[in-house]
Amino acid sequence: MNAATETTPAAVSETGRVSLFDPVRFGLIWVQNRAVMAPMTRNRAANPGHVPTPVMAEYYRQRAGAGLIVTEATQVSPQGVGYPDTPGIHSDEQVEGWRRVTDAVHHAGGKIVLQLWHVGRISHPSFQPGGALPVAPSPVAPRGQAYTPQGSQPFVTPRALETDEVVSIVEDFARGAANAKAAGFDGVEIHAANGYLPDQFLRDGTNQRTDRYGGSVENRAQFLLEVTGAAVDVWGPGRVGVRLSPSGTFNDMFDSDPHRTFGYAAEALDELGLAYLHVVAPDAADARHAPPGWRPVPIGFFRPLFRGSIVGAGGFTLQGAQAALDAGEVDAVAFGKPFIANPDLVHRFRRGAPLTVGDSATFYGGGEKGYVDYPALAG
Ligand code: 8OZ
Repeated sequence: MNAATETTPAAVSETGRVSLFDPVRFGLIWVQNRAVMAPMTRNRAANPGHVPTPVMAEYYRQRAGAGLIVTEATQVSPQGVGYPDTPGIHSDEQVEGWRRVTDAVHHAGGKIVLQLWHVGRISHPSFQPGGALPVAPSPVAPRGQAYTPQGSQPFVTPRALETDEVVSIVEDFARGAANAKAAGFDGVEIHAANGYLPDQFLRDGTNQRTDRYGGSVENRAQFLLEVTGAAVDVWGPGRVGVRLSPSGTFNDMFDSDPHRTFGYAAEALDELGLAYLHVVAPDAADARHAPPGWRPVPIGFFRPLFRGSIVGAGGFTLQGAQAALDAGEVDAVAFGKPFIANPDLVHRFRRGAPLTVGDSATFYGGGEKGYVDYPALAG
């Protein structure tokens, strides 16, 4: 598996402060520690049908030591697909596949929420039913390439959604939330980060609409609030979280006033009484791809605006996570890449054990290699 090792210092000792290893609750979801497994696309669903497989159940089961697992992004409709072999939550077969995953994680003592997804303009006609154009708030093409089964192809200019079509996509999210409940999840997370559909509505670089979903920040946040409201109608607010990436430039995203846009969104989400807000920190790649006028929004910006739990994400180390907890900026921290090659990541953190570095050649797609063959520490 071509895995090297690196060393982490001993786990942080408990001295009366909040530790990464302390339990916490996200709304009504009680979890055993504050290390969340971040949502990560791994492109291993079965096709045709975009169905979660038994190997995916094994992958998530191995990682049940996380306080909370957030699944890989999962499309709510065939229109929401933008990458090869990502799983869905719109068919009975998919619900059955996910049921195996939740049973495996729960049997191993873990908690797991499903991340609900629609990629909007980040799709490509080769993924769309009938080869149609991808849909988006406005006909603004992202710069860059789509990852299609035929290889990388330039993004196309998406078709702007009619107002009544927006309403039907909210219904797709509602169905996804209901299906997630039927599949036995502990809750759902709305993927409103990283330049996908809710983020495309939220930010003014991608939303030029003149109907009730565009213009003012209140209108731009409307789609996110309706989608989140649909999930809350199914689950109650205590089992719904939302992920935001206010500083993200991935997928060619930009907002002219991110503090105002995301500040408003966080306050409006707070009024719903959600379980948690999951915030991606600015990183070096965002800065590298930043257009003129880019202003990073730190995770701590959200603390005064949102009363539920805050989960920080984005390249955290154990030490960085504990520092963010100590500073009171977050209640929990999500780890992505470290969970790929260290299924027992929390145990390794506790022990101060070395971490395995994952092989990036097997991150996206493939079989069991680089997916379920990373061993846990012996003993
Ligand atoms: C990497 C590759 C494909 C999808 C995201 C769902 O950025 C993704 C994603 C990441 O949130």
